Amino acid sequence: MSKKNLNVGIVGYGFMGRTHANAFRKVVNFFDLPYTPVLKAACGRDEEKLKAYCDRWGWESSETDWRKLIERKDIDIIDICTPNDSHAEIAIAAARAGKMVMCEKPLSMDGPQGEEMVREIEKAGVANMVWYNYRRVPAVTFAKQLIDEGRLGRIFHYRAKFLQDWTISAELPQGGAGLWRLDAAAAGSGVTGDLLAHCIDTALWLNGNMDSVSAMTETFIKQRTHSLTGQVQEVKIDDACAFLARFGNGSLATFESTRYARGHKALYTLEINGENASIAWDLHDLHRLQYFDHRDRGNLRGWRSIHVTDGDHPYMSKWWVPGLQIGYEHTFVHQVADFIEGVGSGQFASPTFRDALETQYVCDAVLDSAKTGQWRDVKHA
Ligand code: SOE
Repeated sequence: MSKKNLNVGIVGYGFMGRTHANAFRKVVNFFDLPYTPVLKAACGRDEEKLKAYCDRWGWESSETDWRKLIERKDIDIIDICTPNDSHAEIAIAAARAGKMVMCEKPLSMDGPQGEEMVREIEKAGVANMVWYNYRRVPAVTFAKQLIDEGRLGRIFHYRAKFLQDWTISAELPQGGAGLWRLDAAAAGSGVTGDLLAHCIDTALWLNGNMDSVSAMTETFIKQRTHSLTGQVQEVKIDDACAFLARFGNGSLATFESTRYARGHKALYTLEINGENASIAWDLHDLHRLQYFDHRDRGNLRGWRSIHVTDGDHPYMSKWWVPGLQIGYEHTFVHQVADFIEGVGSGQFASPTFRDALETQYVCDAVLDSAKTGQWRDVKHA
C-alpha cells in the first residue's frame, strides 16, 4: 500500500463508474480520513469510451483488461462497477491478489455464488464492501440511530417500495450498455436483485434478520430484441415483484418493486411502525425524515417532518451549514469515507460481502417462493 494514499483501480465506466469516481474525487475535500483515495486507473473494453471517462474524471491511467489492472503493483483497491455476472470473477481474482475490494450491488448472481465470494474475501482478509448506498442517506442513517436508541419501541410493521417506469415500452431491447439489467444472463434477476435488493439491505440493517417470505413476480413483456445478438429472445427477468415477509423480531413486512409504475422514476419509500413511534422516508424528498411519536402531548401529536441537515445529524457536519441539503451523489461519498475509516481502524465498514450475502439469501428465497407459490425460509449468512 502506498503511504497515506490508497490507489483505486475501477472496472467499468457506466452510471456507477461515474458515481464512484465522483465520490473518490470529492471525499477528501469534506472528510478527514486516514488515507487519500487516488484515481489511479480505470478499466473498460471500449478504448474510446474509456479515454473519455478517464479524461472527464481524472483517472491517471487505463487498462482494457481487468486482469492486468489486478496484476498492477500500484493498485490497492479494486472497485467493481460492471454488470452482475462479472462481479464474482473479478472480486475473487482481486482478493487472491491481496487487493481490497469494493463491489457494486447486488453482490452476486445468487446466494451460492455469493458464498464463494465471501469465502475468498475472508480467506484473503482484505477490506471489502458492497455499494448499497441508500443506507448512507443522512435521513436513513438517522432513522437507524432512532431505532437503535429504542425510540420506536417494539416494531410491528416494515413497508418498502421501489417503483420505476422505464421498461414499459415493448420496443426497448434487452442486453448491452445500461440495458443489461433486462437480460437475466447478465443481471441474474430483474427488479428483485436490482431494486428490492436496496430495500432488503436497508431493511436488514434497520430491522434485523428476515425469517421467511412469500412472493409473486411477473414478466409483463415476454420477448425483447437482444441488443447484442439482434435476435428476439425470451425475457427471463422479473419485471415486478411483491412479497410478504416475517422478521426475526416478530414484525410483518410488505415489499414491492416494479419497472411498470407509470409516473415513478425512482420512488424508494419506506415506513416503519413501532409501539411508540413511526418513521417514514421517501427518496424523492431524501433529506427529510417523517417521525410520529405517540408519547408527545396528545393535542400536539402529529407527524414531524425533520429536515435532516443539522450539524448533529449523520454526516451533515461535514457538508455546508445547517439547513442546506445534500443529495444522491453524497451517499457514495459517505460510503467511500466509511470504507476508508474502516481500513484505518481495521473494523471494516458495513455492508461487507458477508452482510450483502444476507440480502442475496433473501432475494433467492423471494424468487424461489414466486416460482413455487410457497412460503420460503431465508438462509442466514
Ligand atoms: C436501475 O434503474 C437503477 O439504476 C439501479 O440499478 C440502482 O441501483 C438504483 O439506485 C437506481 O436505479
